[in-house]
Amino acid sequence: MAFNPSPQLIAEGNQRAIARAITWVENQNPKGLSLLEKLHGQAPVIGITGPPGAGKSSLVHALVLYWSSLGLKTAIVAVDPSSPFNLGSLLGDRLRMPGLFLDPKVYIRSMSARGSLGGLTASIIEVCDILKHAQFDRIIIETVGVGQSEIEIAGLADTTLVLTVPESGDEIQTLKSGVMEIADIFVVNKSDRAGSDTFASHLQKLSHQRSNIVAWEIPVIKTIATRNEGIIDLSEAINAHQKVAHLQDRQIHLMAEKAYRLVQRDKMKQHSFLEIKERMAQEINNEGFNLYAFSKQFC
Ligand SMILES: Nc1nc2c(ncn2[C@@H]2O[C@H](COP(=O)(O)OP(=O)(O)OP(=O)(O)O)[C@@H](O)[C@H]2O)c(=O)[nH]1
Ligand SMILES: [Mg+2]
Repeated sequence: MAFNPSPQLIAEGNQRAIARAITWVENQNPKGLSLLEKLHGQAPVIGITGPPGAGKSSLVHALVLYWSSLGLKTAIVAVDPSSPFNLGSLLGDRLRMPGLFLDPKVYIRSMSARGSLGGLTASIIEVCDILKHAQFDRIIIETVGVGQSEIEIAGLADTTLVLTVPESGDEIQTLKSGVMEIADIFVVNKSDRAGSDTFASHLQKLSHQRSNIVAWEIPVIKTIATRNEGIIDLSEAINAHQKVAHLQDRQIHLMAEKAYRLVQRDKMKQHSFLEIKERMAQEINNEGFNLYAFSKQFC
């Protein structure tokens, strides 16, 4: 008989059940959707994006080891939106994150674009919900680059970290456009390099300007991932942002955004985002609210 990843097994943290459920949703197996409708669970989803080589994996490694030392379980979803085969980057991560692959409190899964980006984005939403049901305390989505697709993926997190390095000085114009809107926390990694103070204070000014529009001043955290420096500050900034992330308006917006991606992926009838958001506002507080059951009504 085929192995059935029941909600019970997933909730117990059964690795085989988690892996099978993720494969179902990645392949858009209809069994995946009926499973998703039975799942519950809450955990902050933290998106990390930034240019290639900025130190995203190194930072994730340091952060997750710190959380692990506090007894927290973390799942990491490493996403490469550009490549159908990200074996190279996964192998690299195995070398860069040796401690994590052996830690029983840590789960790592990599995902890549098999078809459309829309499909990948929707699959990531589903994978995160499986991991929430599996009782992880934190979920990290790491995406490479700062292109439009990464912005879309990282923007689906409850808290989005935009990683920069002091040399990104020239790219500050770029930061002003797309990334500024999704960043909840700026990280200046490789702060052991020259110019990090100037760069960090420049970012701080930008974020101060934005705080007039949004009720959260983006903190700028300096880190040296390879030396575990700034990690506790970063963890505290994430915790502080989580309190803001639960504000009702923001939550409605994010959940409506997710439902929209799911509806869009399934190429069902045309519905506007606004219509979905209005319905989300009406239903989000209903007892037993479930994102997948909610989305089904638009299909
Ligand atoms: N000097 C210095 N080097 C760092 C720091 N953090 C990471 N590195 C180095 O930068 C290089 C890239 O680090 P990764 O963690 O692989 O960066 P990434 O952003 O995950 O890279 P991709 O996944 O390929 O985009 C590695 O050689 C790290 O050792 C830091 O704070 N200071
Ligand atoms: Mg990486």
